[in-house]
Amino acid sequence: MNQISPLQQARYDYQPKLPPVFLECGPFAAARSGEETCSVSDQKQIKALFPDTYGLPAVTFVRRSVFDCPPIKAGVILSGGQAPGGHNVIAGLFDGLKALNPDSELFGFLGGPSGLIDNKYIMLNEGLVDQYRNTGGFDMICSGRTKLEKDEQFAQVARNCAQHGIKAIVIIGGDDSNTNACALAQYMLSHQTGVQVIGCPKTIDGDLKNAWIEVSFGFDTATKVYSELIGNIMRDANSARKYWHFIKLMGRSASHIALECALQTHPNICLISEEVEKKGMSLDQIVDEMTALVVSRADRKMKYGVVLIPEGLIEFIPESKVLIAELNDFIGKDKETFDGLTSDGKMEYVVKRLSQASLKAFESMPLMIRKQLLADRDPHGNVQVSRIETEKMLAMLIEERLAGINGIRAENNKKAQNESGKEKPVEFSAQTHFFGYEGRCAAPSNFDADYCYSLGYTAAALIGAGKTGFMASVRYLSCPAAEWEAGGIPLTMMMNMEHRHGKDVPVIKKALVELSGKPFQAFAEHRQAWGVGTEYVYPGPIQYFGPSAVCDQTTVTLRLEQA
Ligand code: FBP
Repeated sequence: MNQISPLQQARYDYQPKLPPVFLECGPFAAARSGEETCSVSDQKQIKALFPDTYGLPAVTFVRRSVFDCPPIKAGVILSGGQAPGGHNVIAGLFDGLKALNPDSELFGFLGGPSGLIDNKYIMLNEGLVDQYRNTGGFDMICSGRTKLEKDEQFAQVARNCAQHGIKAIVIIGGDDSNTNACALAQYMLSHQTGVQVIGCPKTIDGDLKNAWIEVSFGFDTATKVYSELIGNIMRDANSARKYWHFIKLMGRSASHIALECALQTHPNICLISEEVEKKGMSLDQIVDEMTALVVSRADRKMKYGVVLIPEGLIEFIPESKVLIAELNDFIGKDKETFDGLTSDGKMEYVVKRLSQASLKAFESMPLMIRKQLLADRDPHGNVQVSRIETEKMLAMLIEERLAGINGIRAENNKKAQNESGKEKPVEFSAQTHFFGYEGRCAAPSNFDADYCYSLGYTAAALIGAGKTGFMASVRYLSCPAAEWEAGGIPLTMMMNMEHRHGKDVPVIKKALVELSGKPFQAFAEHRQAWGVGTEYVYPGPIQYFGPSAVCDQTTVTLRLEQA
C-alpha cells in the first residue's frame, strides 16, 4: 500500500458506533415484523411484477435471537458514483458476517455490477478490510455503472453464485441499482436459487429517501466538503470584494445538495431546480431575477456575491426540458449517423429537426452550451448534465444583460442635468466553479462512518434473519447513535411505474426536494436577507476528533426534517 497520511492512520483507530440492538446481541437480533407494505403507487402493476417480494412487512431488530448460523458465503458490489463511507458498509458487512459465523466468507465483486456478471472478484479478508476502515473512496473493489437488469444477466449471476456457493448478494447503490437489486431478488426467488439479495442506500445526491431511509450515505460528508469550499470562497469574495462566484454543485437531478449547502453557508443566491420547475420559470426569467440582485448589490457598492446552482437545473427549466427530451430522442434514434457528423454538421442536423419552441430555446443559449448539449451521451443516450457548464452559461447571460443595462444608463447619463442624476455602470466580474468530484471520495465524517458501518452490519443481520428483497435501514439518525434503530424494508415498497425510454417500467421513486418540506421552507424564509446582505457562514473543514458539537453534527436538512 502507498504511504498513509497521519490522519488516515489515526482514523484506523476510530470505532464506528452501532445501533444499541447490535451492541447487545451482535447480528443475532430478532426481527420484529410490522404491517404488510405496499408500493408508493401503481400497486397492482408492481405486485404483478414482483409477486414473491411484494407486500412483505418491514422489519425492525429488537432483541436477541438464539440461532446457530452456519458459515455464510456472501458477495458484495459497489454500484454507481462514489460516495463517502462505502468502505465502511463493506467493513460492517464483513464484521457482521464473521460475527454470525467466523467461517463466513465475503466475495468482493470488482468494478460494480459487471464484476458480478463476469465473475471478477477478490476474497475480502481481515487484513484487506482493515486497510480501508473509515477511509473514503470505493477503491477496495471499485464501482461501475453497468446496468444489471436483463434476465440473461440474472441467470449468469445465479450461475456464478452456484459455482462459489454464494447464498447472499449485497448491492450498495442508488435508486437505479436498488431497483435492479429488487428485480434480482425476484429472479432468485422465482428460480429457487436460494440466493438472498439485500440493498444499501448510497448516493451523495440524497435523493434515495423516505420514512424508513432517512438519508442515503455520503450526502453528509459530501455536503460538508462542498460547504467548506463554498465558505472559503465566500470569505475570499468578502475580502476581495470584486468577484461574483458562480458555483455549480453535483446532484444529477434533485437539488438536495445545493439546498443543504445553502442552509450551511447562506449564499446570496441559490437556485432550486424543483422550484424553477414548479413555477415554470424560463431561462430568461431566472437570468432577469439574478441580474436584478447583481444590480441592487452593485448599486450599494457590493460588486461581489456567491451563487449556488444545482447540477440538474437545465433539465428542470421547462423549455430546456422539452429541448433536451427532443435532442435525446432524435439523437438516440439515429446515433450512428449523428456521431459521424462534424461539429457544424451536428448543429445543422439538430436545427433542422427541433420544434419551433425548442429551436428558440436552443438559440437563446451561448454557443458553448449548445455544443455541450450535443456532446457525448450517457449509455442510455441521455445528455450528461454534469458536463453542461450552466454556471458559465448563467454568468455569460448576466454579463449580456448588464451590458444592455449599462448601455441604457450611459444614454440616460448623457441626458442627465447634473452629476447627481447620473447612474454608475454596474461592474461585474465572474468566477465559475464546479464542485462534485471533490466531495465524493472524502474521508467519511463521523456520521457517515457510523451510519455506513451500521448499514453494513444491518445487511449482515438481514442475511442472518433469512430476508431477501430488502434494503438495510437505520433510523432516528438525527439522535445520537445510542438511539438508532436498525431494520429493513422491502425494496418493492419504494417502487412506482415510470415512463422511461418509451415504456413503463418499475423503478424506485426518486425523492426530489419537497417545496413544502422544512428544509426548503427554512431556506425560503431567509434567502431574501441572504441575497441583499452578506450573511455568509464559514463552516470550515470536517472535524473528526474533538467536541461532539463540532464532530457529530448531522446535516441541517436531516435536523430540520426530524425536528
Ligand atoms: P449516483 O447516483 O450513482 O450515486 O451518482 C451520483 C453522481 O455523483 C451525480 O451527482 C453526478 O451527476 C454523477 O454521479 C456523475 O457521474 P460520473 O461519476 O459518471 O461522472
